[in-house]
This record gives sequence, C-alpha cells and structure tokens, in this order.
Amino acid sequence: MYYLGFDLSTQQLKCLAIDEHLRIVHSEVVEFEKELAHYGTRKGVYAHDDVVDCPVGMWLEALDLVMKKFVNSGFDMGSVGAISGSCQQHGSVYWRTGAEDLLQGLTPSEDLVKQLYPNAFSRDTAPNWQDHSTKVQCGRMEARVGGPEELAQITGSRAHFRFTGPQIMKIAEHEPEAYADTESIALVSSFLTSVLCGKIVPLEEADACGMNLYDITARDFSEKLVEVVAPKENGAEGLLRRLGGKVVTCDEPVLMGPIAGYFVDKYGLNKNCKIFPFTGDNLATICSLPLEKNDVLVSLGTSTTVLVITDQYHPSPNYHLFIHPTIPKYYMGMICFSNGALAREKIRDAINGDDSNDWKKFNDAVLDDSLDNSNELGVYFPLGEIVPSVKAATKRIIFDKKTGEILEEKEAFDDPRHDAKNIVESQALSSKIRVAPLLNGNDSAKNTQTNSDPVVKFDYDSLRLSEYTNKRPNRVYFVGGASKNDAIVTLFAEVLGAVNGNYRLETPNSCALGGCFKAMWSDQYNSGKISKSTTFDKFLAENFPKEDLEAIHVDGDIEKKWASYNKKIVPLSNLESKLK
Ligand code: XUL
Repeated sequence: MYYLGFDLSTQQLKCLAIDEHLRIVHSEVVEFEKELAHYGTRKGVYAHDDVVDCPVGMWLEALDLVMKKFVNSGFDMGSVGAISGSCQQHGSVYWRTGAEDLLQGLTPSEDLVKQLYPNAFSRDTAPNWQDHSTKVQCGRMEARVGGPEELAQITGSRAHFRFTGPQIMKIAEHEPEAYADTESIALVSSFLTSVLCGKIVPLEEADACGMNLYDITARDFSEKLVEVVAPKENGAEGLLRRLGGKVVTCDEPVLMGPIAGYFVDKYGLNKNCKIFPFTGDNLATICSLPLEKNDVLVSLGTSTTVLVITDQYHPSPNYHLFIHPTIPKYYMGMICFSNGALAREKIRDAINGDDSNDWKKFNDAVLDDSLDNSNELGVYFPLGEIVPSVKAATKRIIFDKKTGEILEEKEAFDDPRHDAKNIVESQALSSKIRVAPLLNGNDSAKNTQTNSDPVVKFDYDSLRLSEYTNKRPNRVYFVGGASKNDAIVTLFAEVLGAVNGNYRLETPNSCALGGCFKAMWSDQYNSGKISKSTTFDKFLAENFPKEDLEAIHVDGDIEKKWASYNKKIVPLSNLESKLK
C-alpha cells in the first residue's frame, strides 16, 4: 500500500508517495512558471502593486499534470490507500453557485481546467499570502474586538494583510457581484481536497486558524468577526454559510470521502482510495517529524522561523497560534523573525573584509571559548524586525553582569569577531525567550532558579525571570540552509538548551511528506489497523525513519552554559526597550 502527500505551494505542485515503512518511493513536481507558462505568472503569482494573487486554473492544470506524470512513470496508482496534503496558507478560492454540480459531474474525457475553469469559480484568482493590500480591513478587524492583543486572544494572531478574513472583507466590498455569486469560500487546502473528492468539503480547523475569523478557544467561527467581514445588512449569515458553517475538526482523522470517480477512471486510482483533509504548509511541516509536546523546530533560512508544539494557549500579537492539525488539545506556535541569514552574512563579510562568502573566520569566532563576551550583547536587525516589533537597527551594549543594567552603548566592539558570537547568541536568545511562555516548566531546570526573580518585559509579556529560566524545550530540530553550519547550529542548541537532544535534517519535502504521514496514520487509525490510542505523535515516534535525523553534539557542561545564557535575559530586555 502507498500513501500520497501533495504540496500545493506558491511556485509548484509536488506529490510524494511513501510506502508502509514511511520511505519515499516516488515523487513528481510541476513548476508553475516553467511548465504552465501560459498563465504568465512570475514565481507562481501575479503581482501588481500590493495585490498578489494566483490563477486557480493553473492549480487545476497542475493537478492533472502531476497525476499524468505519476502514471507515465509506471507508478502503481491502484495501490494508493489514502491521500492528504499541504497547501499555501491564507489564500481563498471562490466557488460559484452550481460548482458542486460541476464537481460531481466531472468526466475523465476532459481535463479539470476545461470542465471547471472559470465556470466553477466566481473569481479567477485566489489571493496569495504575499498580498499586502488589506491594511484598512485589518484595522477594522482589530478595532472591532478592541485591538491586536484582543484579536490574537480570540484567533491566535493579530490582523495580518495575508489572512483570509481581511482578504474576504476586501473582496466582498470591492467585488460585490463576484461575492454575491459565491456559493462557498474555500481555503487553498479545502479547495484541493474538494477537487480530489469531487464535492465541496468543509475547511480544515488548523488551517482555518489562519483566517483571523476562527475563535480558537470556542472552536467556532467568531460571530463578531464574521460580522465585521460581512456586515449583517450585507449578509453575515451569508458569509458563515459560504464558509460551510462548521469546520472539520482535528480531534480525530475525518474521512472526507473516497477519491472522485474522475481520478479513478482517468489515472487508475483505486475507488476505495481515501481522502483526508489537507492542511496549511507550516502545519504539514510539523507533521513531517516525530514532534512531541515542547519540541521546537528552528528553520534557519533567509529569515528565522520557529515552530513549537505546545498545550499552552498563550497568544501574542507578535506570533501565531494554530490548532495542531493532528494532535488533540495541542497547538502549533509559529514565530517568524524577519532577520536571519542576511544579518549573519553582513557580519561574516565585515570580518572577512572581502566578498569571499567564506564562513571560516565567522565560525571560528562563534566557537572560540577564549573570546569572552559574557558582558556583551548585540542586536543586529538590518531589516525591520517582527519579533520584537521594531524598525531596522543595530545596537551593541556592555552590561553589568550582576544587575543586567546597560553600562555603555558601543558603535563597534573592539574586535569585530565579537559580533559573530553576539549575533548568533542574540538570535538564539530571542527565540528562546519567545518560545518560553509556550513551554511547560521543566523539573530538570529547577536548580537554575534564582533567588531574586524580577519581572522582565518582552513584547506584550511581563513575566518573572524564572518563567524564562525554568522553561526548556524537550528536543530542538534544526532545518534550513544555515542548519548545515556546525558553529551556528551548535551555539543555537546551547542557548535553547533542549533537555532531550538536538537534531538536524534536510527537509526538501517536508510539507508533502507531512501530508503522506497524515494520510497513512489517518487511514490506519480509521480502518482499525492501529488502535485509537495510537495518536499521531505516538505513530511517528514508533515509525519515523530515525536514520534521517543527525544528532547535534553539544560539548561541555550544558547546565553551566544554560545558566550563563540566562544571565543575558535581563540585559536583552533592557536593550530591546531602547529599540523603536
Ligand atoms: C504563513 C504564510 C506562508 C505561507 C507559504 O503564515 O503566510 O508561510 O503559508 O505558503
């Protein structure tokens, strides 16, 4: 038996197949700009000023094309047991009245695009997550509930341009005819699930948390927010109806249906092949790894993204909380920093004094124990930062090791090698601090509790210092370009201080793979092949091919190092309070 996982991202549609040992056995991809060039997208989107959107027809063509590639490769389509997948988040697809009939009447003699596009849609395009044309709408949503903190409390995020609620508000207002002609609004994830099922299926709950409309604690759409998006006189009930009323929850895997006859007749898929709800790409990423509560995934790309598995609902306007796509009562925290590799590269180049791009000197400095930076701290934000929410700035300080007070601000450290150590340290420290309120206290860290326990302020939180020093991740997983750099990853691991180890791995396929794993677990759970007590995390803990994970060795006395980095928390709070 095989399991398929799709990943409909901005630039491509990928499909992976795994076998029952969770090994990838086949993969196909369709690159939008290259292979579907007649849509004229650049990197998969149309961008005009602050509006960024994607043609829905291109996605339909890509689905047929990727299926054809699978068949042409000789892959045994009849042995696929179940399908799930991952899609770019926040985008919305507008099904026109009568779309369901078109979906149910699909015939294998024509391709999807011919049968559905544009007839099945009241808009040709779906807003893309890079769109930033909804400032006015975001303002209204926050104002309706009392501000960004209140909106984050309800929906897990403050208002964001790309989130679906503000996007729908704009469309309802600017395109009233298209809106009136819309029977059902899908997220990209529920759109693709619907096409595969040949019927319109509900939104998936975890991905619905990326809309600014879903009340995470009440686990229902927020009436207030639905009303602000489509005011009563304009059809708030109509919006709820268009959203399908209820989402499909993530408490248990819910079968969305067997695959549509179209795919059976055309590509030889088994008529019993099951479709399970697709989710958002970041949510699928956490399904691609054996992540448990308090585990943290650090993606060291151009920017740094930190994902955390938590049972603590502690929202903040500075990050996002989503319902976990596969584990009941858990959430996924997503912290997106804007500064990452770019900022480190600037310092690397300054130390090298040339543009060789060589990391040797930078890395030597990062790992140099004789380079004493115990009373130094630096923040390096060549781009405006999201967390903390401040303008572009670089600041270096010398602080009092006893009190954490800032003694001196410096234009430069005497030796630029200090910047190398300080940037990696402060980037990691910032991650550690933002993750802490989402972690459970950890007994093994109790001995580091200090007698004086001052209140420290970060972002919207004023918490006791011990709230930061007593919280350690269970495991930390590193992915992304800079995770290959031993020096950077080792220092990050030291500062984050995981209790049960640090790992790194290459994840070119993580979103699609998360879809495969979800499909396999859902199928086995639903068919009784595994017991109902085999939750998704247990399933992966037992079955994940562990040889794919590389353990990161952290030298020396971890507890001592952990304690020394904790001494920088108060000074960092003082330093951040000076940024605007
Ligand atoms: C997440 C986000 C992006 C897209 C990329 O909030 O907007 O990561 O999901 O596809």
